[in-house]
Amino acid sequence: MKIYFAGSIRGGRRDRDLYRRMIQHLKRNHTVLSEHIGDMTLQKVTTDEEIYRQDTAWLKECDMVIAECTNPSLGVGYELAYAQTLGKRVHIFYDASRTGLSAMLTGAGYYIIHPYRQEEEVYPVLDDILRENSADLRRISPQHAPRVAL
Ligand code: 6K6
Repeated sequence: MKIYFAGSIRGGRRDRDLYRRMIQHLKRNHTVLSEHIGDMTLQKVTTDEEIYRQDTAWLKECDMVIAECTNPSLGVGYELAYAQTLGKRVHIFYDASRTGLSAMLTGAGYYIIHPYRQEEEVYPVLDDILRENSADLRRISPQHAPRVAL
């Protein structure tokens, strides 16, 4: 499965190690298109226009978006709304002991929201999400459709 991971960059980098750990966990069995969110040394594009073009292309390509939203970020908010217009499944994580989530996200009734209080709670939830979405993809992918003799 191709996952787009969203996390704050210019909004503030205090949670970058958390992003990196979440991305490493996802990468054990899946592709993370936006791996650089946890490690900016992996970033290859140079201009803001190129960043926008690449990130919106990846949002179109991905099977699912996972966003860590504890640190507010205008760019992440934009990506979440963009993913909604594309009809992508979007999971939002945030540490409820450190922040509240914008009413524009909780009130939209679109996003699947996972408040947590300890980082350890995040990984089993990620595993559940990945298991469910992989099963969904297998159900709808033609290569996995049952062969019917005509
Ligand atoms: C290199 C040097 C400075 O910045 C860079 C590269 N910047 C970015 N590269 C890739 N994606 C970015 C970059 N800046 C923002 N984004 C996208 O917006 C990411 O996918 C994040 O999920 C989100 C972060 O937005 P801000 O507003 O916190 O920067």
